[in-house]
Order: sequence, then structure tokens, then C-alpha cells
Amino acid sequence: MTTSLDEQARNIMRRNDQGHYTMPTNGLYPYQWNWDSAFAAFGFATFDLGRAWVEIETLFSGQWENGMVPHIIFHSESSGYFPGPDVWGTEQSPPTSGISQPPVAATFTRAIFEQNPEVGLNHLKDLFPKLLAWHRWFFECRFENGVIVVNHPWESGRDNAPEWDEAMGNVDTSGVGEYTRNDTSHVDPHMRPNQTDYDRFMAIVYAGRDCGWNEANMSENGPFRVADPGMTFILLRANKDLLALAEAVGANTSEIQNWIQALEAGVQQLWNPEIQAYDALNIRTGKFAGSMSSASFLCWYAGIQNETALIEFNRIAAAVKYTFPSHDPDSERFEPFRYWRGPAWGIVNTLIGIGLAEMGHQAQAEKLRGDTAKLIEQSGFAEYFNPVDGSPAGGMDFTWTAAIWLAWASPSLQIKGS
Ligand code: 2M8
Repeated sequence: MTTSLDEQARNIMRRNDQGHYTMPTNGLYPYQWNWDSAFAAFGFATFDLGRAWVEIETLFSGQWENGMVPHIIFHSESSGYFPGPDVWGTEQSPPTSGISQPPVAATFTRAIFEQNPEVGLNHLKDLFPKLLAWHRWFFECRFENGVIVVNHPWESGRDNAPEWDEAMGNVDTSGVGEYTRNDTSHVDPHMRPNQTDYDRFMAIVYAGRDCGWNEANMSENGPFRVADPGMTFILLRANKDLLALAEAVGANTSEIQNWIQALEAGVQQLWNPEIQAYDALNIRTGKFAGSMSSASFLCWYAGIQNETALIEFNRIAAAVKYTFPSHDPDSERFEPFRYWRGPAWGIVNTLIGIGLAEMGHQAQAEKLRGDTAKLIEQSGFAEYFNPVDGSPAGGMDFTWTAAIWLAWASPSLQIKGS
């Protein structure tokens, strides 16, 4: 059974493979997404190392001159997704969106490189300056008060998470007008963001487009600017991996070391004593979101110990059948089926699990890995899962779920590793 699931996962990745990049899933997401591709590369590296490098290299073919690596690259035409390239209006070639996504690429590049440094060195020499430029862009354009902010919930990767509710409430949707969503024709609307969220998503996109995606303008006047513990932890971790890559190519490391120090100090500002968790903070209003989410538990992934977080982790793990819900199940905002407001996501489990294992919390790491394996064994390679009953949600035959199965969750890895 295990062998057959490994084979199914490889087949899903091959079917979603467009030759030089991989779609998250056919229909719902027909283009290249940023962090999806980095996870795809992590998965490809278990059976085709060359293809893993190609995935990351294609992602950087969409890099902007200012260093940003956009969250979507529209390599080929497809009518199945809204908002497509015309709506973003970024005037890039290839066309892209105008925002970024969580920078997991340096971390998985390091994993791929270390699998075979001899094969990887030439790839890395070309890729390293691009990774460095992207991380520098974060510090130039998304670094405020010691932490990383997002200009759009889509930038965080956790689109409709409750941590954005307060700031989203201030987004003016009066100029949005008519548009047609495609996502709800692919997936049950109860598993997707609601219409109010979508109107606000579109209002923020139009504001970016109207100012020509000018970073200074968006940081001053954009409708949404929220500090995100998820992005902050992920970039902190990625900087540590970038440092190792800098050493491998013989590059200077001082700039990266400064970034690490800055984020290690800064992220403590996102500790919300009221809810005893790392929380999102609206930079404009100074208000915490009051949201304990899966992003709150990425501290270990960033190399930060936190005893209270461990206690809360154990409480949440005992409250659901399958870890790890994207939002606190004891909160009234928890919705077990609705996208980033409750469901368990294999990719987030992977990041939290890697961190827990590295920081000495083996029992919690094994619980996450075991639950992720059970979810996939019972419900297939779904985009996400209901953490209460384990049922599949969102798109099926999903690239990143297949990828993390191969690289992290599959029981066959333990057999190989033992
Ligand atoms: C979801 O986001 C896109 C917009 O970027 C969407 O709903 O249309 C998120 O889960 C995001 O994290 C993910 O990268 C993307 C593709 O899987 O889908």
C-alpha cells in the first residue's frame, strides 16, 4: 500500500508537470505558483533531482528587476483562473501577479543542493544571487518595525485566514464592480473564501494595479499592510538556509547575518500576550488580530523555542482528530472546511514538523507526520483536509500534497532512513 501511494504521488506530480514548471492542480490553479513550486522541487528531488532544479530555476525566470519573485507566473494562456494576467496588469514578461509569497525556496534549494552538491554547485552558482536579491527585496519592501508585512492576504499564502479579518474590514470595496470568480465552479463554495473576502481581495489588486505596482506607493497608501508571523518565521528560516548556501558558493555572508539578527529580535513584537501566541499585527492600526493560527507555530521552524507555544500546540492537537488545524479549534472563528480558516494543510504540517524535530520535540513532530500520512492514506492527495473528520477538501491530485508525501510524510522514508 505504501509503495503504491508513493507511486500515486509521483504520477500526480508527473501529470501536473508542464515540462519546466508544475501546476498546483489542473483546472483550479493552471499556472505556476511560487511556494507550490518550491514544495514541488522538494518532492521531485526524491525521484528526479534534475527536474527539481528546473522547477526552482523556472520560478526565478519570473523574478522582477527589483528582486521580487511573484506569487503567480502566467507562463501560458488559460481561461480557467481569475484573476488572470490582464487583471493584474503588471506588464512583465512572462506575465505575473504583482505580489510575492512565502519564501520557502532557499530552504528547499538547500535540501536539493545537499542531496548532491557536486551536481548542484553549478545550478547554485546561478541561483544564489537571485535568491539573495529576493530576500533583499523583502527587507527593502516588506520589512517594517523588525518584522515582515504583507500587502495582500494572498501574499501570505493563507488567503482567508482569520488573522486578516480586522485589517480586511478596512478595505473599501465600493469601486470593485462586477467580476466572475472561477474557483467556486471547480470547488464546493463552502470550502472557499466567501464573497466579501473576494471583493476585498480584488479591491487590493486593483489598488496595486492603479499605482503601477509601485512599492513605495503601496507601502504608504495600499489598503492592506499587515505584519505576518508566518512570513516572518519563514523568511528567518530561509535566511539561515541562504547563509549555508552563501558559504557553499563562497559568497559574503554579513548582509544575511544582519537579516537573521534583525528578524530574531523583531519577531518577538508579534507575541500577543492576550492570546499567548505569535499573532498578526495591523501596521496601520497597531491592532493585533487576536488569532492563534498554524502560522503561530512556525517558531520552531525559524529556530525559536517557546514553551507556551508547545503547551498550546498540545492543547490543539488533543482537540482535533488530525493535526494541525489552520486556526484554533476552540475559537468561534474556526471553520473546519473553509480553506485557511480551519482545515489542516500538509505543507504547513511539513514546515511545523521539520521545525519541531530540529528543536528536539520529537513526539509532536511524529504526531504531525503520522496524522499527515493518515489523512493522505484515507482521503487522497487533497489540497487540504477537515481536521475534525479527515475528509478531503479543495482541489484533488494536488502537487504539494504529493510532494510532501514523497519528501516528508511517506512511511517508506522511515524504512529507507532506518
Ligand atoms: C491558494 O491561493 C490562490 C491565490 O494565490 C487562490 O486561492 O486562488 C493558496 O492556498 C495559496 O497558498 C496557494 O499557493 C495557491 C495555489 O495552490 O492557492
